[in-house]
Amino acid sequence: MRVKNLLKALPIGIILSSFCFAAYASSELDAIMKARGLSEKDILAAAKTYQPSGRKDEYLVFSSGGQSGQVIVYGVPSMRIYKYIAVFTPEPWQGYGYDEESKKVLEGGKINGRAMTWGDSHHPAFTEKNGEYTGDYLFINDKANPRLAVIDLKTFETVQIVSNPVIKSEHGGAFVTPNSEYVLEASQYAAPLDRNYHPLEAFENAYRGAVTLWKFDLDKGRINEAESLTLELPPYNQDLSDAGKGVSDGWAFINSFNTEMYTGGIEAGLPPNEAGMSRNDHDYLHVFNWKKIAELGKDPKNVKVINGHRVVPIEVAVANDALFLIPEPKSPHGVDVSPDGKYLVIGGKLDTHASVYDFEKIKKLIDAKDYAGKDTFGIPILDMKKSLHGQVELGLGPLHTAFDSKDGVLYTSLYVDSQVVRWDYKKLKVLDRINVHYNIGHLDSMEGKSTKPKGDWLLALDKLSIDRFNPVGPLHPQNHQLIDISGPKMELTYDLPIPLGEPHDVVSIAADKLTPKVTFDIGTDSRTEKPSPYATLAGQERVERDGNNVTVYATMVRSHINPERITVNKGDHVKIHLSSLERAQDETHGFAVDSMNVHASL
Ligand code: K7E
Repeated sequence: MRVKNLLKALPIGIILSSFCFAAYASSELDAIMKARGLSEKDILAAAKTYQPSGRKDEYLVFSSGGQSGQVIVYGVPSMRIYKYIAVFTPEPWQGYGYDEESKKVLEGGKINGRAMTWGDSHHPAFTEKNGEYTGDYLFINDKANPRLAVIDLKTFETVQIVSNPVIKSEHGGAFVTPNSEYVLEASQYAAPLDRNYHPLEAFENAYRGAVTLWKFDLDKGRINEAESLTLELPPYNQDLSDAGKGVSDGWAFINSFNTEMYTGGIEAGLPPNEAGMSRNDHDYLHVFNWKKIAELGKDPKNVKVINGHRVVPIEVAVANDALFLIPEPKSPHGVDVSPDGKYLVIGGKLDTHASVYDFEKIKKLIDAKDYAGKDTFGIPILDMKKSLHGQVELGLGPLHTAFDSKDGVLYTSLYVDSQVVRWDYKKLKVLDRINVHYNIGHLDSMEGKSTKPKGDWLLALDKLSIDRFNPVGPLHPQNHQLIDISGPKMELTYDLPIPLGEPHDVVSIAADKLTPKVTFDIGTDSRTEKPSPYATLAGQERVERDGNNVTVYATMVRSHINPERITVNKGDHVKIHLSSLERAQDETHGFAVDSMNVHASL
């Protein structure tokens, strides 16, 4: 509407006040823009991301916290940080690792009986229904010490950690099958599955890769360890994975980067690891049928039991047409399945191309038993050309991919070029590119790895920030950059410094899919999510003595603890059970005993 028409349409009072406001606002805005050196583009970016006080975000993002072992939660588009969820590492604000209930969760992550107080939290993943995110639970893997955690999104608390019984390191987790049947966790560096010593000279015979299918019980919200199993893989150093969906449901895919089975040895005059591991032009994309593996695993004839855990050997998988290999450009990185499940997009890392494989072509080759050969372990190899839809030259260091809501459109990160490329994987052409700061690893569009990506925002997870923020010492924050992808050109709108760990990957979800609790139910153990056997109600407070063991059943409302005085003798062993009777929102309190390393959050 032109200004003249607007004037005619409005009563005089409104015209005057809105005009005064507009004149005042634009002159003040101009002055601020001038004083702060802001462009119109900056103002637009601010207007797109700013949330006035009390306004909520459209999406919540769950970021791995890298070596902090935690998960970071922030909002899009505001990029405000909301929470750190303690997962693999004790965290006093949440009382995590300081009360008996959370200590039990951390104990699930013990390895060979050893307590682990850190993790490299790596790839978060939501529970899914028909490949869409449901917002019930979040999984995250520990890359350094192969473990998997379950976070209940009703409470944003870690409720379970399981420790992998056969692999020694992992990268290809956590990837969820489309109806949350299993959470996949693939090993990274090949190692003996029996965890005994075998010399490196026996690498080909005694070292193995593997992928564990952790069975998730959606009703209980817990992983069922007894029903979980592992598929043995060759010692090719498996990398990232993804589960099929739609037409590829039932299948899963894993990259690898050392089909040379090279084990280094500069001391003996051999080439360094990196060179030895990238001698071949190709590595192998592993294609396996997880549904069939799970079926096979039910028959004891088909499994080897290692460390009390069922492992389906390579030869059993091969004999049942459940495992195949396809050459892929050497040392690839991410493999990402398209929303319809028809295409697999593989980042070249050492190749300037991304490769797009067509699942229907792969399936045809499998059904026709049209093999190009077999590897050392007898696994059928499918022809690369016959499996490919095509390749696109993107730039240096293509790593990861996330999808747009528009058919065929996706985004790939270029680590070396520090760019995000928007391209069409069906028509195989580049559409747009944008520079990021700096050295991007993962990226994510909103719900970008589900069957229904949203296509409005994209996050670039940059590993370096260099000069973007105020200097805070040699250890810089990472930089998560928010990119508006709703228009024909990608626009950078926000830089969020992440001051915790090396956040590797994020998953994002529409905020209205989450229905977190406002308070805990009184008497609940928040980690088991069942009534606590020690729950104490008002009037039941007591101190029980049994010899020199003193057990206190106390209640707490705000900072008032009942009983107020607890008298014990020197040398008594005192156990305090505290029940918070608080019913109001946002009224948590700490509890501490000085000099005893005792602390809780109620
Ligand atoms: Cu690409 Cu470990 Cu997911 Cu890092 S990973 S970039």
